[in-house]
Amino acid sequence: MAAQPKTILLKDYRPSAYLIEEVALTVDLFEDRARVCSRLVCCRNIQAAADSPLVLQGRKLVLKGIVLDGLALGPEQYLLDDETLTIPAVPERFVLEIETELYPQNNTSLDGLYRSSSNFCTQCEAEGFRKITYFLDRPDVLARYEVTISAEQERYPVLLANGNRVEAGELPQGRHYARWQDPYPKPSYLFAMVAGNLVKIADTFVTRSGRPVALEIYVQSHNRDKCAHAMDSLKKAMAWDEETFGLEYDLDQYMIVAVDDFNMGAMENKGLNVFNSKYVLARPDTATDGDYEGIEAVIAHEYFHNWTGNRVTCRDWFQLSLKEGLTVFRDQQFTGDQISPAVKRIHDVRLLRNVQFPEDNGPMAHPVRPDSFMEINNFYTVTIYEKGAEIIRMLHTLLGQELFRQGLALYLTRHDGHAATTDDFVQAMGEVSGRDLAQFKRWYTQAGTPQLKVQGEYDFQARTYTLRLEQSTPPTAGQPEKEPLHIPVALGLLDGQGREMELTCPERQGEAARGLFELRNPQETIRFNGVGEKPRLSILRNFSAPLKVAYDCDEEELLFLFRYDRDPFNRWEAGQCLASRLLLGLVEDFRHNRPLVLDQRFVEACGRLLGEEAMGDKAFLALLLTLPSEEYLAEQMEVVAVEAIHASRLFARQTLSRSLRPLWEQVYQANRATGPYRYEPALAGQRALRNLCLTYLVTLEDEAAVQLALAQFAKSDNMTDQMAAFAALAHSARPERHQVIADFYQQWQGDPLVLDKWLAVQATAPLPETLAEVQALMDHPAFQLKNPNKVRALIGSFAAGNPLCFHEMSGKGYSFLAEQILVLDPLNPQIAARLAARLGRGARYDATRRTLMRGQLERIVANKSLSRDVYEVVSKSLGKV
Ligand code: B3K
Ligand code: ZN
Repeated sequence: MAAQPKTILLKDYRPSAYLIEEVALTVDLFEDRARVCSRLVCCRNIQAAADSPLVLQGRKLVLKGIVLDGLALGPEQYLLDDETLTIPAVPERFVLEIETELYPQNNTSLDGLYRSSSNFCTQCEAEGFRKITYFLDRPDVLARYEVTISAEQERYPVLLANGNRVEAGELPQGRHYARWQDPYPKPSYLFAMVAGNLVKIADTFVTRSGRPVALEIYVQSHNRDKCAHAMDSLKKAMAWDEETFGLEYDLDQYMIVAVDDFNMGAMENKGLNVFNSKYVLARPDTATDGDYEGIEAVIAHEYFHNWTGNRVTCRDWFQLSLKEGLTVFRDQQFTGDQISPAVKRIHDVRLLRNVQFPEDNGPMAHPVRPDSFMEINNFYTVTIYEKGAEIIRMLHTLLGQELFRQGLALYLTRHDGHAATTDDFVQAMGEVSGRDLAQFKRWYTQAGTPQLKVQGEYDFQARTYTLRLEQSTPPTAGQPEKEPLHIPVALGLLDGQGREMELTCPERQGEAARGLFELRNPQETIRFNGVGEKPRLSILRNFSAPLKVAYDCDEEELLFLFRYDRDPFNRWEAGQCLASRLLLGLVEDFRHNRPLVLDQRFVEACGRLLGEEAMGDKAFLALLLTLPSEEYLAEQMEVVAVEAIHASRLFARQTLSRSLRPLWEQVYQANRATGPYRYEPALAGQRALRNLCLTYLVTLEDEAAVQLALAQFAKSDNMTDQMAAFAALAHSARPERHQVIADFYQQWQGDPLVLDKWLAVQATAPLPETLAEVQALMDHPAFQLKNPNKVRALIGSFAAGNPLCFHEMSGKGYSFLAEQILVLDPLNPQIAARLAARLGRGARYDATRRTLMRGQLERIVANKSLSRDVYEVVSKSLGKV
């Protein structure tokens, strides 16, 4: 980093002085370089002054020539620096031709044009296009593209770009070319091209207006047999969006290319999605139920972007959640409809709490619509995505499905083919519903997780129940004071038999009828009349707002809700609340050397659930019986007690295992598969429950349980079951763990995605030798530092999924991570910066750990050539910005 990177501010946004109407791009690919010629038809924006210079962005390019309206420009006619190409004077309309050279084979950042498994591919969001050619690389400049790619025919038989293929042919010297046209104007971040030796899996989807769409998935030939589920998911997503939102696909062709080296999950380039192979490839013996669900969700997510993101895009990157929050919400609803809305909701809330809440409570906390950043790639966060989706969900809850659908339609029609803002989206929702959403918009601008304090009081004489609700949002960096939010609170009251009580509230009749109350003030009181007995309160049903509830009820009430609540989310929530309370009590006992005892009432409640196992949704039951994560428990402590949290949770799991042993065994046997593996929600639920039983049994690490797991490990016909047995054994201290680790590798050494699981399981083992094992694995042939999936599997899982070892008191875990960040930063700054965020949580820990983490941050920041990405994360973590 030459100088301290600049901070970009939302308030500095200005429309572009020039626009690009048409782009003709010629990309010639060679083994040692690529030549890019672009021909841009440009015009001055009507708002811009006649003497505005033309400033194009470009990074790491070798400029070979510029021609303006047919005349070559000499070096005195333009200005060039590391980031920009400026032409001080241009006419109102002009044609600009630029030739550049670049070196994709050296591009390890996986941003721009790069190579993966000897193919060429691109990643342009957010600012990768400027690494391909000089351009107005900003999302509010939309242009029509024609792209011609040429390459050696034998090495790269497949040449793809956005839109429709209009021409192809042979060239001298064994080369060939293909020309593509995309009829839809798009911002540069949606540009994509691929050249490679790939096989095509093809299918067709007929839209509801009767147009056939060619669906094509491109993979390396050895993966041909792993694409059926992805194709099936794509068709489901297309049908779902037509049915749910009336949205149809708009091109004749939809292509997906799977690549092994990819920084994120996938990318929604117009008509040509590029995917991390993790989110395409699946076969029963190599992918778990979780992988199948993930593939379905990511395929749907990228497909849904075609409307929410591509047809209507973002004005600037501060609006990122406009497309991401909305599209995540859409994919969540889709998955909920495929599996079960309650199970999906629980998965999403777990992610929000385990990852987003800590982010919102740390040095990188930012609003869903941030007002500043240094490096936009650092803002593809759980806050933009998941909290962003929660904001959309709240609008959906407030408006209801029908009005929400109308609002979305209005937003899409009004802004079709243009770039928009989050305000535009809320505006459309306000218009269709006639609601004033001005206060609601604070959800976009205030960072931090709000808290809702709840108190309930029953007056036996007056037969009234009075709720006192008090909201507050903690201060975050740059935002010391917070304003009250507009919060939808879904709630219900239950009688002693667990029946829903009628809500009578004369002052708020409409809200009572919906069971949905809208808070706008810091404090509100809601009084219910005609309440015949002391009710049990079920508050924030279905997690109707992304906040922390502080409701001081007793354990009996939680046990009651855990058993009877009609809202499945809150039933699960009551169990989690109760378990958290008990576990945090054990943490205190552990720290004071008091004997640990798990509340018998909770054990009995779990036993009852297991006894009724045959009756309910098994995936849901497995969630009811899973204790809150160490991460979530940590989040609830003032100062995180790393070892005590781990020990208490382990003790609780062992106690449940021991006390209910015959039940775990019985349910395990009763849920044996009756046929070959199929990915189907009911069967996946059955496997989840059965594997939960196995995991509980193995926590005791006795001979019988270990034999059960070894048998399952050896005999499973599918990765879900094999993986559950593998993880349970590899995380135990039993000597057999070494054998299964070796056997698993032996069996799967040819499959990189399965090896990611192998690495991640070892990195997350809560054992004293884990760090040494992880360090040894860095030199194993299964690991490659240049491949983000490997880095996430080994280093990422260790730092984010193994609190006991990562936060080990000596600080060895921290210094290992810092070392890797420094090695990775020059190779792939985006991945390095993600890892760096793990070192920024020191404030939540004791003085020793805080100092150790800070020491590692200082060690990193002392490096003079840091990327903008890592610099931003580390300097913010050190409180220097
Ligand atoms: N929009 C892409 C993410 C791009 C990442 C840029 N660093 C994937 C998605 O959200 O669909
Ligand atoms: Zn997205």
